[in-house]
Amino acid sequence: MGVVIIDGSTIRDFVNDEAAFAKAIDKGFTDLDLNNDGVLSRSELRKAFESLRLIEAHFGVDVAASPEELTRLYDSIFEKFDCDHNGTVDRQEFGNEMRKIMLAIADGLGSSPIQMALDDSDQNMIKQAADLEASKRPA
Ligand SMILES: [Ca+2]
Ligand SMILES: [Ca+2]
Repeated sequence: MGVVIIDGSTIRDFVNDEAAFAKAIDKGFTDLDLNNDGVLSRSELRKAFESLRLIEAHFGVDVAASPEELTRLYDSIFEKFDCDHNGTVDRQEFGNEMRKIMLAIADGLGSSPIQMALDDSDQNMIKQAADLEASKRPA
């Protein structure tokens, strides 16, 4: 368990680093596509958002949200991702929407850093953004 400090610029730098971001999207997509059919289903995408812990804060969900409310939230997220409304999210839809969400989170954070506790095994996008920033910091 480690604690990382992130602010808007941490996330923005990560999204704007095309190689790093594309790699993260590829890896994320592959990890989430549990049945390896090349697209993300509703439940596969939901898992992604349950692991990306900032999302609930970002969408303004009360911590005491009921399971029904959470399901509605995840359904609405899925609709956002599924641009062409064919019922699945392909790699490009995933990358496009992740970029928007990450930038929206960055705007929400602004320049006030927040601390996040992350397991070392976590490989979510926020952690990757923090790792990228750490790797660029002079030793
Ligand atoms: Ca799948
Ligand atoms: Ca689609």
